Formats: sequence, structure tokens, C-alpha cells
Amino acid sequence: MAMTGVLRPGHAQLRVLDLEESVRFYRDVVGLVETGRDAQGRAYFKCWDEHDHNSIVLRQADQAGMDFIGFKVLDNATLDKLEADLNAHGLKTERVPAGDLLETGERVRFTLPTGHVMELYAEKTRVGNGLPKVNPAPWAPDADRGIAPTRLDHCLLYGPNVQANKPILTDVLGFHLVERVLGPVEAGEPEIGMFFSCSHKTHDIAFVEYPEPAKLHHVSFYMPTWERVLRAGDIMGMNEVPIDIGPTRHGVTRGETIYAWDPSGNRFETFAGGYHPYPDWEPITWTFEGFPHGLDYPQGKLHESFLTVVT
Ligand code: M3P
Ligand code: FE
Repeated sequence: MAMTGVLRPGHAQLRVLDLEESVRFYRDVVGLVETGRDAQGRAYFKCWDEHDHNSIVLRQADQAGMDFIGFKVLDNATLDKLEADLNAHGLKTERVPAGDLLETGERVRFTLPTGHVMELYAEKTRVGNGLPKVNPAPWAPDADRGIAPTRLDHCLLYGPNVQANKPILTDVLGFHLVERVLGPVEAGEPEIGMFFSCSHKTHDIAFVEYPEPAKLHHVSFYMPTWERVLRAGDIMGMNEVPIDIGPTRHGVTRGETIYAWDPSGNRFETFAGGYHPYPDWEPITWTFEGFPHGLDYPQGKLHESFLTVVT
């Protein structure tokens, strides 16, 4: 597949309650690579196998959650076109100057109907993954600390009006709907969950209907294998990291997973597997009755905390 348009989730800015404690957690337990601090005191990280300067930005605040999620687009011409397309769709956009986020170009920022702030940008300094471009080893020294996911994979966001996000993501930004979860039959089965891809991944961003706007359900980090997910669980145990669910497998997207909480209560996922959808595939549907297995395939269980705890 020729990838153009929106390429991938490039960064998420998380609010944390204690910056230094969180820096230690994301660096030493999650195993991210710390790449900088800015004048505002924000801390920047990347996963070891990512090439751009940052993918997780931590900002100290009184309340946990996510400030925004940024998607990298192919180039500046794409950025200009998508901004015009968003405006033509009736969405107001704002340009955040280059350099506001370290080593990151100008960003086009807008707010989705679910209340989430989303950004598009074309430029972020490429710092590499610690491996040479000629005769590289299969992993770099940074891959050997903590959980060590390879990349920021996706976010699941909770908010109202998920239906209204759909045309913005699909018609305007070019994502495809890969899986969806229906509401109860009595309610006429409107979709209450939608999993969108801008790539070959099962999801780059997903939304679940929820009364309060702009909520973070989880940030997901990709693990190369199921064994690495289990090992992530071992590391969580060694460090007394509170686990929400897992290790188990989702029916939705078939991913192998553990959900746990960072020291501020932001849920994060270590995720492997899934499959590789194409944009011409039909979406997979989970009925409301089938959803317990969608959430946790082996147990077929609606975990209360998973459905209600968000930041
Ligand atoms: C994922 C995933 C729900 C399923 C979530 C699935 C809302 O987070 O990464 O596949 O039940
Ligand atoms: Fe997930």
C-alpha cells in the first residue's frame, strides 16, 4: 500500500501529577528513551524503535489525562490540504508555531466532536533508532531497559458524539473503519465504539461513547511479540504497577494485551499481534451481546473498571 496523507500517531501529550516520578516510570519501567526537556518543563520521550525525536510528552498538571494527540502527515503540502479540507467540513483549525513542541514543526490543531484535541504536523526531527542504516543489529541498547515497546501504537479515547467523529476521520482525513461495536438493540444499535486505521494497523485511533468529553482511556505501546507482552507483565509485577486487565487477548482487533496504570492513573496498554487490514475490507462488527468477548476473548467478561475508569 502506498502510504500518503495521514501516516501515524506521532505524539501524545499526557498530563501527570508528579513529573519526576513519571519520568522515572516512563524511562525505567516502561523503558522509553528520554529525548529532552523544554522551557515549560515538559519531558520528551520516544520508543526505542521510533525514528522521530518524540512520541510521548509529559506535562505536570493537577489532573491526569491527555492534552492532545498528534498525527504525522506525509509533507507540508498534505498538511495544507488537510487543513483546507477540515475547514471546508466546518471544523475550525488553529496553527501552533514550529518549535512549540521540541524538534517539531508547525501543527494544525482542531477539536473533535468528542472533545479531543487532535493535531496534524509534517515535520519532526529524525533522531534515528540508535541503529546504523548499514548492516544494523536487530535491536539497540535502548531496547534492553524496562518493558521497551517499539512504538506508540494507538490511543483509545472516550467522549460523547462518537458518531460525529466518523466523517471527519474517514471522509476528511482518510482513515478507514476497521472494527465497530454496536449499542443495545433497544437503542437502535448506533455504534458506541469505532476503531479507525490510517495504515495497515488494526487501529491508529479509536473512540468509545462516553458522557464526558475529552477523556483518555488508554495510550497503547506496541510489543513485537506475545512473549514480550508477558515479559511486560513480569516487569509490571516486579515494580508493583497496578494492572487493570490481562495478560489476555481482545476479540476486537485480536490484540494480545495488558492494561495497567501509570503513577498518575493514566491507563496504558502493552499490545502485540492483531492483523493487517486493507482499506477495501469490510469493517468487523461486534454486537452489544458479543462485546464481552470483544473486550476479553478468553473470559468473555465486561470488566467494570475498563468501562468506567478514564482520565
Ligand atoms: C483495544 C485494542 C474495547 C476494546 C479495546 C481494544 C473498547 O484497546 O487495542 O485492541 O473493548
Ligand atoms: Fe488498545
